[in-house]
Amino acid sequence: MGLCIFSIGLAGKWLFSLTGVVVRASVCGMIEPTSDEIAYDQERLRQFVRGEARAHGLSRRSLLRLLALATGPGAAVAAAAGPARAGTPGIPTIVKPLPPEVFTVRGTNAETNFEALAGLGRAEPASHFFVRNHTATPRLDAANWRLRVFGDGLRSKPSAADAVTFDYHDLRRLPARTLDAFVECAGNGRSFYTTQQGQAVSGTAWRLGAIGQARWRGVPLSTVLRRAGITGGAIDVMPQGLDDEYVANGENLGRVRRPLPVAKALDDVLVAYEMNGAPLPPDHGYPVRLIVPSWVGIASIKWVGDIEVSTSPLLSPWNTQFYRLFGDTWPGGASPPLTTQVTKSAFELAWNAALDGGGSRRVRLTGRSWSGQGRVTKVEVSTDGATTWRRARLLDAPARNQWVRWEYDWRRPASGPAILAARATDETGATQPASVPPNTQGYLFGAVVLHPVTVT
Ligand SMILES: Nc1nc2c(c(=O)[nH]1)N[C@H]1C(S)=C(S)[C@@H](COP(=O)(O)O)O[C@H]1N2
Ligand SMILES: [Mo]
Repeated sequence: MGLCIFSIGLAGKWLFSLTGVVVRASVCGMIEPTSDEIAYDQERLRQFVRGEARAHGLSRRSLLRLLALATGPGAAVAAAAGPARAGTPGIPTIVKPLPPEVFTVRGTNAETNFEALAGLGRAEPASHFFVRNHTATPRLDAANWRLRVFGDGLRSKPSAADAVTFDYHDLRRLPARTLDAFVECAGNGRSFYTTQQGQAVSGTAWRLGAIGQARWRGVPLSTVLRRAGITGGAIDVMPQGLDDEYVANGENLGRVRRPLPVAKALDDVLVAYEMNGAPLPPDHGYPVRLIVPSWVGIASIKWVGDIEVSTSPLLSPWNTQFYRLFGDTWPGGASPPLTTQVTKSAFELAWNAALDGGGSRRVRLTGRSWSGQGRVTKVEVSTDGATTWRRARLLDAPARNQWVRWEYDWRRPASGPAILAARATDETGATQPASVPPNTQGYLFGAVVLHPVTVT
């Protein structure tokens, strides 16, 4: 039912697009999608309605529904889809240990507890890195693994059956690059739409721990695509995971996959096989995943098995019914597909942490801030519920695609409850606001988070 309603909302948006209204998510000031994705999206939608775009794997049912609706009057977005199907009880969906001090398990996913990052480096060990699985971590063998690249956007125009293939050793022999980058779920911070803004949203109720940063190593996707024979006519590149097909509300949406505009695919995307100097762990994409720096985590497809390169626009549920902003704030009811992550900050403290230090000279607070839109240049901290602010000290050099660690000395804290807050400013000048407009699936919560503590 939820998905049905999403489809209606989307069709409404498509109709709107056809009437020539330019859909810009930046109207709400929250995100700045790249012009590439906006342009491609408009083209995808026009071509889809003309029957030219290929939406293979969108279920027949939802396609028929979309097609029917695209010729009728647009309808408003109503409610949101339910959460992912939970893992089968007793069968772990995540392979690595999930000690409760480090992780909070949420369905098939594991959120990093921010207090567990205190004292750790800028790159976080895999033992602490959050996991977002639509189904379950597959156990793959690098020796049998192949990356198959196919599609009419390659010189030889191979079909999926006779794709250009790379094995693990082929990939390891190509010129490698190292990339320090965070991966963050678009839904990170989602629970605060409800707890701070009183809004109902669907999806995993993350606090701020659906982010992690590591040092990735692998081959630029541009190198792989050029070796595979990408042509100037290619416009969309769609990586697909080898994990199980994803079933939501009784509908099989197929394998996890999401198109990338070719401009991003050829820019800074990494086909990664190492995390922090070791082979990728199973939960983080072994043997090979994409890292799409600064974009919503869903773009960084894990366990990648094939990549389609297309001269016509590609669609998947992950750029149509998920990972757009749905709601009244957007013309036609939906934003373009999400690209860059917004600015956020988190204290390395438990929720309702007890801080030992009432009456002492100072309590040192630490945290991390990040932005997908540019380097974080300034962080401010409030110890009085976001009323007055003071500068925190940055412990890392601001860098693109990376978080910065910071510290703040809270002078003479009074005993009792207090509300902490941190807000970052990135190089675009954007500072975290006090609140953000809602969207039904609760993506991109970039507002200041009020963090309760008690000083004892
Ligand atoms: N194949 C596949 N890739 C995937 C996913 C998935 O479920 N399957 N989840 C995506 C989402 S929504 C996020 S936020 C990131 C999470 O990466 P991590 O689990 O390594 O932290 O992986 C992305 N890549
Ligand atoms: Mo995600």
